[in-house]
Amino acid sequence: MNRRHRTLLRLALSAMAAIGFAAHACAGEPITAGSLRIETPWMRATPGGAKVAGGYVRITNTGTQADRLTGAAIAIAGRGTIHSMTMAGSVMKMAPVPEGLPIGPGETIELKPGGLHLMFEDLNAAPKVHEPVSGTLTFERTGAVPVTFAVAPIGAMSPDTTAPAVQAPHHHH
Ligand SMILES: [Cu+2]
Repeated sequence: MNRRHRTLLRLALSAMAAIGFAAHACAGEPITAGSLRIETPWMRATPGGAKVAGGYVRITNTGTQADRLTGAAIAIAGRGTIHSMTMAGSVMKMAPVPEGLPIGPGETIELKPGGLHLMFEDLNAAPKVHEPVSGTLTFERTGAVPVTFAVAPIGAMSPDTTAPAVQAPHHHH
């Protein structure tokens, strides 16, 4: 690494440190709760009047004891459950996973479009792009963990990553 790169790196690090406090209010920073690392909770904006929305997140168990994701909740939904998604012939089928998702020591589970996901039902407000939604994830061992779901555009297949990594966090109030 040459001097110019070191200087750039130092600038980047100090910029990140400067926004560190504010960044806590935003989605995007991994959350550590007990032995769990929770990354990128996100959901998609929904068309007007939609009653359901999917939620996605990646969770790693960095500890030595098994845990289990058992549920989820957001303020704007009547309930949140865990769903699987499988193909039945050419038809996508969703089904509840009432036993939850085990996360063994060292394991990572990934909830994403087209696969396992959180299903938020009875929406009483529509999630809107760039208006993060606060909620909780519930684990058998770790308990309830507050998280903030970033909201990507309708139909997005991944969280909105168009925002530059090092920049004052966007806030729309
Ligand atoms: Cu579902």
